[in-house]
Amino acid sequence: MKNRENIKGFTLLELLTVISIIAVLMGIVVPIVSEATRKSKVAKSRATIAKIEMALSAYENDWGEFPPPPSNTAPDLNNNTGDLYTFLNARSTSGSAYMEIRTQDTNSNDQILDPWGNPYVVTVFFSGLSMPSNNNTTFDIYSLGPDGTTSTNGGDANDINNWSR
Ligand SMILES: [Ca+2]
Repeated sequence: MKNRENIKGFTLLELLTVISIIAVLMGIVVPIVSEATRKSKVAKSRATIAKIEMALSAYENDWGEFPPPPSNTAPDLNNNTGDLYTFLNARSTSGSAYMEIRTQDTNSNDQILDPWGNPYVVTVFFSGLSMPSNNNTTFDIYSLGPDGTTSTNGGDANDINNWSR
């Protein structure tokens, strides 16, 4: 009986030790993994912004102007990238798309989504209709970043854009 209690007590101590070790390891590993994931998403977001930039430049090179803003929105609010998707995905003098956009990277409105699932905000210069506030003669592109919020209340601190890098 005494022997059995000893074995049981030792096993419980072992179990507690293992649980403690796992808890400590989780405390170290989880923040490292989540930080790595965040960095990876930021990098992916930057890469997509660069792709959109290249596609818009190629489009402008072919057609002499950037894709026009959606017809039913206010002049300087062409941040609905639905039409942009159509232009970048379908219209090219070479026959190929300016940008290969996978459907899983878009929402039901054909807006291109960032790694956090929010649409990139794209404002493209279009004579007489649209002028980006940062890159006046080309295009402003940004992701709302990990917090998914706009520039209100300091939410722009983690935005990823093409004018402040
Ligand atoms: Ca943000």
